[in-house]
Amino acid sequence: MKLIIAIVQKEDANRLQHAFAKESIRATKLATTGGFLSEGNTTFLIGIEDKFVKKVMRIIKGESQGREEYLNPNLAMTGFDVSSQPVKITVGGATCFVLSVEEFKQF
Ligand code: 2BA
Repeated sequence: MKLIIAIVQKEDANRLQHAFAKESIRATKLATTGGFLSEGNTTFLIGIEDKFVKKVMRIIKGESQGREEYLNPNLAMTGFDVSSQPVKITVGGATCFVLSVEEFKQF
């Protein structure tokens, strides 16, 4: 068994959640915050048999899209806006980690 941790943009989260439900893929949805932008994103925890990992990754890839954001570097690093040029960054699609699960139990 594997645990997939998938961090997606919140704009894609509901669509992804529905795609999981449609395929009977069990997932837990967490409201999270990116450490760099300090903006809300969504993290899914998906416990899944090894043979379905590729399918889950395909669904995540299909439902997540990258977006361009403009970041004020001073605001990000110091918390103060001392107006410098915004920097364009590309956020997401999805950031995924696949971990081996040592034990899975439900009581
Ligand atoms: P954030 O940490 O808010 O990062 C948002 C975007 O800012 C990143 O998009 C990337 O384009 C940029 N960025 C982040 N750290 C940077 C840095 N030190 N220097 C320059 N640019 C930087 P993504 O890479 O697509 O990441 C989207 C979100 O996924 C992240 O939001 C974070 O919540 C999560 N994430 C990404 N990599 C991770 C990792 N290695 N471990 C844990 N979470 C991660």
